[in-house]
Amino acid sequence: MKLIIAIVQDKDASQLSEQFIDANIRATKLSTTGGFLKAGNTTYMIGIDEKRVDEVLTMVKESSHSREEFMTPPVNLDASMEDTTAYPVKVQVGGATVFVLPIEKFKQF
Ligand code: 2BA
Repeated sequence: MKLIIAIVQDKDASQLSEQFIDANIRATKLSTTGGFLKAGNTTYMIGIDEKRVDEVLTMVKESSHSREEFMTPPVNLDASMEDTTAYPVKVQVGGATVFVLPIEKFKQF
């Protein structure tokens, strides 16, 4: 058995949740926040038989889309004080970030 942790964009999450239900894949959905953009994203924890890992990865890959987001860096308060304006910068947010971990024990009481 493996634990898949998949971080996806909120915009892609509802379709992915539906696919998991249709395919009888059990998942826990967490509302999370990206450390860099400090924007909401969605993290799934999926405990799954090793034989179905690739199936899950394909689903995550196909429903996740890369998008451009804008972030405004903190205002520059350097000593010169010539230009303290912060301009938005473009950030490419990937489709999905996925970790596959071994599970030592799986129990349901
Ligand atoms: P965030 O941390 O909010 O990052 C959003 C996007 O900002 C990233 O997209 C990346 O393109 C960019 N970014 C992140 N850190 C950066 C930095 N130090 N300098 C420049 N650009 C940076 P993704 O790489 O597709 O990541 C999307 C989300 O997946 C991340 O949201 C975070 O929540 C999660 N994530 C990505 N890599 C991770 C990792 N190694 N461990 C845990 N979570 C991760």
